Amino acid sequence: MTVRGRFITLEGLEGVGKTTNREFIESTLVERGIDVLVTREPGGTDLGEQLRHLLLHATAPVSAEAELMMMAASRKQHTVDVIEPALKSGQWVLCDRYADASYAYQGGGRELGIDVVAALHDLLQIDLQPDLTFLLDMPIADGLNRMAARGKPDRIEKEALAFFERARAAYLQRAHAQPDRMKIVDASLSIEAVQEQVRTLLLAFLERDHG
Ligand code: Z5A
Repeated sequence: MTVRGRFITLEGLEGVGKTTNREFIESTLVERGIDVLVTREPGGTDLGEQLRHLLLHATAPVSAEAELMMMAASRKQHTVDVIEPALKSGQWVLCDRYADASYAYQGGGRELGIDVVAALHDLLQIDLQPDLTFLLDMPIADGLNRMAARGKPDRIEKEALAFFERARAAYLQRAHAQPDRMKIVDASLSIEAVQEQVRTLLLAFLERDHG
């Protein structure tokens, strides 16, 4: 019988180093002979990538509710077409953001509230839970400074500091409520020090997982 793969996600605000650590986690898993599919949200399917473009670059106004529904549409397609089949086939999936991001950004940042985000996910039957989530956390200004060096901000990156403060608070609240799954990483340190924390948490997960 094929053993179901594991689902690992990366979360955090802009510039905290998700992409940098995604590559590190992928190579750590591959070194251990684990077949891993790397993907992202919004995105991960043709429809999801089209929605991503709209979400990040729409010039027309986007209401908080419309934004949440587009994130959820991308997530449903991605979960059904890509993530679930991979996990069922025994492949591991490493995803740059998943449902926690909607709780943080739309629930917290946009102030829709956790109950609205949860209700929509229930309605759409998006009930997949990551086995392990890395929440890369650091002061907002530092992350935004890292991103500033990268050029023009997208639609969401143009938001005020208070929006990111609310999103960060919602992320941290979620991590404190689900400490077994969601591990907080101090992302303000050097790349090497951040990777050391990620490595320690990942190896502890692998040890637990393989008994
Ligand atoms: N969003 C949402 O609202 N609701 C949802 O449900 C979902 C998403 C799923 C797209 O996300 C947007 O969608 C995002 C949330 C929203 N909006 N915003 N704003 P994204 O994941 O594509 O974009 P992002 O958050 O802006 O991520 P990013 O641009 O890819 O940043 P990152 O991956 O976290 O960082 P990085 O590229 O790895 O690193 C940034 C720079 O810092 C780079 O130059 C690195 O070399 C450097 N770096 C990384 N680590 C370090 C350390 N430790 N020290 C020094 N420098 C470092």
